[in-house]
Amino acid sequence: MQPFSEPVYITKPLLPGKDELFGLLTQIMDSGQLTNMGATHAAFEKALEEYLSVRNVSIFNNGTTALLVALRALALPEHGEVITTPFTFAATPHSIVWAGQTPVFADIDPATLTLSVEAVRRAITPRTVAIMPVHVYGLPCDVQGFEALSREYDIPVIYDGAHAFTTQVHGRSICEWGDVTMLSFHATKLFNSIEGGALVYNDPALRDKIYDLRNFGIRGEFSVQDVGINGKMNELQAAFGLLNLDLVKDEQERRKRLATVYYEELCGLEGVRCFVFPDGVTSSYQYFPLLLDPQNAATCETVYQRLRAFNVYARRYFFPLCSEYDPYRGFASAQAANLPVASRAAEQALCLPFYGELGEDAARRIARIIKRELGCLA
Ligand code: T4K
Repeated sequence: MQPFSEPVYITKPLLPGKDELFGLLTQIMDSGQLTNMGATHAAFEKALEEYLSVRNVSIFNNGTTALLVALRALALPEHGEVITTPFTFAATPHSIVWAGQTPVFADIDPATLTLSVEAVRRAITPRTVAIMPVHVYGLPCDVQGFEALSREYDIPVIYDGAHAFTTQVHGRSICEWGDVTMLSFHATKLFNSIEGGALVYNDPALRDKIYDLRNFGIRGEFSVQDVGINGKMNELQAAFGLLNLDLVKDEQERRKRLATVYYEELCGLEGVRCFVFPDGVTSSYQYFPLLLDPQNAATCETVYQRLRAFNVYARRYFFPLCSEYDPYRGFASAQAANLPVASRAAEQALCLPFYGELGEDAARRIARIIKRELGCLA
């Protein structure tokens, strides 16, 4: 087998047509309004509410700022603890620290690799002010379990839904669960506005608070009512997002076909676990993760390295765990003994290249490189 002639990365951003983009860009430039909630911003926010069938969307310049604002908008008691997963991107615990709270890591559920409701229950103390689960790879958390826990302890739930754009559970947007859900529209996401993100929430009373916090706390020309931040999405980002929205369904269809190839080639092989979405859950098709059991002939690291030798850049999301990063490793909750399932997942998880333009032949070639490394092909 020959290496790929060009590097194959985990993703390629979805891009709007140049003519459509230049048309919208011309309108924006002619209007002279480049940012600060212009017409394209308003149109994009409304389009997202319709697309996701949700009531309230506030867009941001990126998902991390959106998370930070979500934590502030809920007016949590100061200097509290927010329970979260270590099996996530750095932005999740970092946003908690930037909001003046302390992350407490709890273990994950082996079936979905998302925060375990029972582990969170054990970690709740009088200092707990919120829970921040993550829909990792777009696999939904136990939203009903967290809803019950949230009611029982009267603690808000803020979902990091960076990977869960369009995910539905029993026909309802995943964003309907919890107090607030963050979506990321970064270039590496299924749906992008170059950089960008959004908060989705059920309570319309949050809209003004979020609006203020996103814009320095400014209310009118002469009044600043809150310690806000600059979280505004500009008009060019909004234009990109607005146009890309028309392309998401087709991209998901193409990713679905790639997923079928990966499933056919790899699932059921000894030591390989694929994730199948439970009945009633629609996938976002954000990532295609595998778990590779080190008891098998090849570890995750050897497969990762073998793919690189073939010019294929799969990614080990999320290795190492956030709890192993310098700012967190000293935390009591960060110790490996507290996080056995997450520690195992970090050793075993590999995300394969997954974007429509990749094509089914390339996906089959990638699968065959893995199979050969696993000793399944001569
Ligand atoms: N919560 C979770 C669970 C998240 O996963 C993230 C972001 C956040 C919160 C925060 O949301 P944002 O504030 O970002 O909206 C990437 C992304 O930068 C990051 O957004 C994402 N998660 C994370 C999982 O992945 P890297 O360091 O892996 O990206 P990078 O630059 O290595 O890109 C990966 C590959 O994608 C490249 O090898 C090539 C391709 N690529 C990338 C970019 C940026 C392109 O083809 N074009 C591009 O423009 O972090």
